Amino acid sequence: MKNICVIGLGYIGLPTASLFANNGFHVLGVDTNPEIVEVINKGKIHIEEVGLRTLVEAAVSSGQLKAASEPANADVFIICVPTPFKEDKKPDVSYVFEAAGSILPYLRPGNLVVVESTVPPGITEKVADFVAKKRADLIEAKRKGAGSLNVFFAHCPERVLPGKILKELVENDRVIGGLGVEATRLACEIYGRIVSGRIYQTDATTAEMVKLAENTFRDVNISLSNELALICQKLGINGWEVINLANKHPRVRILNPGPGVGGHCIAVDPWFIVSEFPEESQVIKAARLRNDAIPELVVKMIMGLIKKETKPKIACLGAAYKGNVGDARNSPAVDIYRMLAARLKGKAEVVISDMHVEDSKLPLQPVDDAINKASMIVLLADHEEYKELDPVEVAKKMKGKILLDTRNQLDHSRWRSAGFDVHLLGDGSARRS
Ligand code: SAJ
Repeated sequence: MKNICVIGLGYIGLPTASLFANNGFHVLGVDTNPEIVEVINKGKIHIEEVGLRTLVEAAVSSGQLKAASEPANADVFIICVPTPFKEDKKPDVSYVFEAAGSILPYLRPGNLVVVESTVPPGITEKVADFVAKKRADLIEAKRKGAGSLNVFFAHCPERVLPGKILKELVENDRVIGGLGVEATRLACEIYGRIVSGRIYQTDATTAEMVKLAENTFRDVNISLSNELALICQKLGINGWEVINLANKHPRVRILNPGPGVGGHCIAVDPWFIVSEFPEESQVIKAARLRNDAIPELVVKMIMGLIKKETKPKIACLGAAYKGNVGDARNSPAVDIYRMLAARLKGKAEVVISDMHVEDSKLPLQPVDDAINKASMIVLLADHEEYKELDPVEVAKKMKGKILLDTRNQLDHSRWRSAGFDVHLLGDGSARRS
């Protein structure tokens, strides 16, 4: 099995394609966006990810990686397309089935089809059924059920952290689940060529649920952290200190509070479980709703802090959904900026800045312009660069000196020494003292 076709060249597909291409496979990367195809065939990349440019450049120049808008015959087809949720929070798996449709003409007996996209439980099997309906010639009469096809199907969810994708794609342990043991074996053999972590074998539905469980655990944990922070803020103590000290317990690991939960994974995947099992997923749903309500609470906090200022300017620092990434999808920072701009229209100027994000839909400004004559700074993404801001220099450029840090990212004593009225989301101690 030397030829791989990766469908979807985004945050996961492109790193996956370039890793296989640099490990002896001939890879065709397919994307419906012609600009992405063009950029990659020039050996360049369209996403910000550490080390990815070098890998893509090497793979393209060696001829091992080529991008196209259409699939072609291959031994292995890997589907890495987005699986967002719809307005009603139901999972949208249409891109997965479109990708499956695009490879139909090229499937041959013995091929392996891998669904990497995060999907509700049972979708890998539904993809196999879809193929069986469209390509009855691939059905082997002697085998019954989803294994009746002589094309193999497996679910190989990724668990990489944006910003460390290439390292984690190789080093993280991986769960692989096939429709049948032969499919699982084949998928393990292929992924074993790029994964140095342990590969755990299971069935497809279990692998689908494992992925959802991982991200749901994180979302529920963050919702607890956010709720504890809000309670501590009201209580007049520092929620960050409470969490930090609670985590000294050998079996406690409470994550950090923040301005909300964003991205296309943690904020999305738990809904896949809730939509399939609404009765059973009470805690999961409550955690999702709590995290989704945090941006509104942050906006209320900002409005309270700014209410005495006349025609204030508020500088939102950070549009990305988290620190040190350029992705603003489902970002709570963008939600907060947009809500503030709408509610303070005509009463205040609200600007946004983020040195990592390129998004034509956002009026992003350089940080110096954003803070110039600002009454208040709201830090919304924990980018490393914000730690280098010199509060004395920043104070000279600003009209007021209010700082709300929603990520506990800055050295608050330095900012207080520079004359700032510093507020930390989740810390009520300043008010009490
Ligand atoms: N967040 C907090 N507090 C925390 C950690 C995160 O508020 O302590 C917020 C972040 O600011 C961000 C959101 O949660 O808005 C999600 O950030 P994240 O770093 O938790 O997760 P992702 O979406 O970047 O990556 C997650 C990871 N899943 C787990 O850690 C279980 C990653 O391993 C997955 O591969 C990825 O989802 C995915 O693609 O599924």
